[in-house]
Amino acid sequence: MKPRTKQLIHGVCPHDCPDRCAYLVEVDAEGRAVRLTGDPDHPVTKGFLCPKVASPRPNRGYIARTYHPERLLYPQRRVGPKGEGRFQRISWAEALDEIAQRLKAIVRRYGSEAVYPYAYGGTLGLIQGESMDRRFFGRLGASQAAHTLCSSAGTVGYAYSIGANVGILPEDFAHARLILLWGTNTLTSNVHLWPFVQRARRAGAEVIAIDPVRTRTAAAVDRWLPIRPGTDGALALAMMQSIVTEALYDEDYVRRYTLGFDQLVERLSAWTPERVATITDIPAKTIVALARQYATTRPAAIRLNYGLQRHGGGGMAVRNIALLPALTGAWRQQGGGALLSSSDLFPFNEQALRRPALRQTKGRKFNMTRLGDTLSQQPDARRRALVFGDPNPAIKALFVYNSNPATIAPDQNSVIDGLRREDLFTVVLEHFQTDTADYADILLPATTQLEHWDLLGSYGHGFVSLNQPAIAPLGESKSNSEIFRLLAARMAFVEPYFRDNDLALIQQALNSDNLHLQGISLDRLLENGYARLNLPEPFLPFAEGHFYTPSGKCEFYSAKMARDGFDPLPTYNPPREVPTAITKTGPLACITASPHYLLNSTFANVPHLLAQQGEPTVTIHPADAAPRGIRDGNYVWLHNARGKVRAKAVVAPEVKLGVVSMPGPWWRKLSFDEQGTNILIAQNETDLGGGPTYYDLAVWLTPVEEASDGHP
Ligand SMILES: Nc1nc2c(c(=O)[nH]1)N[C@H]1C(S)=C(S)[C@@H](COP(=O)(O)OP(=O)(O)OC[C@H]3O[C@@H](n4cnc5c(=O)[nH]c(N)nc54)[C@H](O)[C@@H]3O)O[C@H]1N2
Ligand SMILES: Nc1nc2c(c(=O)[nH]1)N[C@H]1C(S)=C(S)[C@@H](COP(=O)(O)OP(=O)(O)OC[C@H]3O[C@@H](n4cnc5c(=O)[nH]c(N)nc54)[C@H](O)[C@@H]3O)O[C@H]1N2
Ligand code: SF4
Ligand SMILES: [Mo]
Repeated sequence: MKPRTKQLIHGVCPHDCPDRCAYLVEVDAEGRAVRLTGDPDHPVTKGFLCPKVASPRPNRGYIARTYHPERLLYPQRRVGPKGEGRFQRISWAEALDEIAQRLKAIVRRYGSEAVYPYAYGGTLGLIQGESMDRRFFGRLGASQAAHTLCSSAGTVGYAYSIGANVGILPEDFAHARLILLWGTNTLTSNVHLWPFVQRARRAGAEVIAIDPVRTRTAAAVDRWLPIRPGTDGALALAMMQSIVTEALYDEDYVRRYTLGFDQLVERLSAWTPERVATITDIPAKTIVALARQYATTRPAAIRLNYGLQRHGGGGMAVRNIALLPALTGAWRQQGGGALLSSSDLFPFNEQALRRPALRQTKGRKFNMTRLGDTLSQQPDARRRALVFGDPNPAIKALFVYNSNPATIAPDQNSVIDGLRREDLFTVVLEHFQTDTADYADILLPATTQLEHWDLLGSYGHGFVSLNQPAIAPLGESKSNSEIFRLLAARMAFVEPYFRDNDLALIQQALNSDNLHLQGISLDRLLENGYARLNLPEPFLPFAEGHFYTPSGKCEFYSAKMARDGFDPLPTYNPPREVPTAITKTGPLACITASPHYLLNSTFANVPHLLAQQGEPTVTIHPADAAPRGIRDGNYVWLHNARGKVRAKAVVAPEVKLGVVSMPGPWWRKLSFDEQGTNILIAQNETDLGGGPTYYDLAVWLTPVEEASDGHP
């Protein structure tokens, strides 16, 4: 190897996180990454990274994860029974030949739709997440996946009101004088918004967290407003009712830039604060005061996020909240408006990247939320999982990459039943032997962000970022794009697109006529690592209307919703399982949100982060704990009809009465009894968007020593 001196390489965090931090990787003379720190010049990263990724030293964060002694370094073939996790090293040639041979046989016998790719948020990179892989499965004619796992309820709900995933930028929160952090745990899952929130506070802003859990964010802001889970849609309706009744709306904005105000007013008459108080557990007086404060404080910003939409009525809840800034004209001022996601600001050339034209037929699509049903042998179960197409044939080949469904998908037991099927050929591309990898027939080693090229947008700010490889791939690992390139060759796919290298793919993605991307070239990104989209400064997306809806207005009344078979006006869709009453020993609502030191199930095997996260806990209110005989530090069962999991009780008034909180997905094999949280969660869809209902569940809690196997 050529001798090298110390180098600093520009990179970007690939994780499923709105912050999309720009970082600098220090590589030593031996070609090893030794430090990874936030880019001090990036206006949102501001030189710091979260504790999961920050690597001030080699044994921390993303560097510790990359050089983890358990990194997968060569292809392997399963030798023991599925799930046992015993594998034998094979060569890349053997692995690719075997995959191609099995795929060809399956396609010949059952048709190409018997093949199903399951990929999600391991990396949000366009190259490693939606380029060569999409071309490969499109050309093959495989079943498609509806990417519902996280945000689809909110995305669809927001779109009916606003038209697209566009909102105010994080920098502008500094100008707000009232900030509602609504269903979001900023300090855990969007920490780079925090400096702007703090700037606003120093200038006199009040910050209110609306959350059933007193998260570290709710504890750090001015006011915590506990709400019954899954009822935010009703709260927004009552706020609108109050604002209209007290004539606090912006008449001029409403007249010019909204649609359906009269119908809205009629609809709102039923949603009085008194009625909504019984639904949300927030006193009517508090609702009225909040509505007044929201309508009369300028600028007022809402950071709504995905926590509140993981409920039966989550889509409508987001739709309703998204209407508030139009009612009060908050969009007019810098620092006023709302942010759910900024992802639609990025007009990457997806057609060029994915080549959808390679697909010969419409085929079929399954909802990723229902992986258990998708992998079922029963056509009726598969039918439940279908978005469109035919339930036959059954899935015979499963490709998993950028995801760990055995841990993160709802109804874990049914997922495991599917993965265990002897007649299912499973290929997993991974960094580690995850819970899912244990069920692979062929396990392939993938590169990390330190080892491959990528291009990324963001769903929490307005910067495009380029990731340059900082180090050579470890062992025999290969990037996802390279693996699909090699597989395409093995399958004799001769189209020239299958030979595009990663830099060509990046150029194709950037090749867009859209103004937002003008002047943002690969060369420019190579220089600096990131570039701000061409957006006006300040960016006031809807100060003068120009919504992305069919009417170009903010739609209180949505004709499109009516056509899609939904109520065209804002309404309240209740949660599916959250109990409506608080009882002494009955079921409790359970929230399984983002853990602070893990990112979904990623980092679960990094010892120092797992140690900081601690063992699986469940936080329960003292008044709920006492009648159930649960004391602080006890082990308890959380159980329902789907199964039971164990956790250590934290008895504290850090949750609303009637609610328990358990940090989200943990590796099964690192959980008590190897039973993960998602055993408790049903394969239910949200009202809009077909999303999962991760936080909409009822559980019974019993001290471990007294538990019986069934639920009461
Ligand atoms: N540290 C860390 N960061 C992460 C992640 C992680 O796992 N760990 N995950 C990443 C991913 S993939 C995503 S999508 C984002 C998610 O980040 P967010 O969008 O912020 O969502 P969550 O953390 O799921 O939930 C946010 C808050 O919503 C609350 N909540 C739950 N139900 C309700 C409700 O009905 N109403 C209201 N008002 N609040 C409710 C929860 O208690 C939680 O505090 O974070 C990303 N960042
Ligand atoms: N109970 C409960 N369940 C949840 C959630 C919750 O809050 N509570 N959160 C939900 C949410 S918001 C989301 S987004 C989903 C996330 O679910 P997933 O998208 O499955 O995310 P992770 O669990 O982080 O797993 C990602 C996997 O991708 C791998 N990976 C990363 N980069 C690469 C790469 O370049 N190549 C390959 N081949 N692999 C790579 C990582 O090693 C990791 O094992 O989970 C959902 N599940
Ligand atoms: S996970 Fe989020 S906060 Fe942490 S470094 Fe990555 S983008 Fe930044
Ligand atoms: Mo997510």
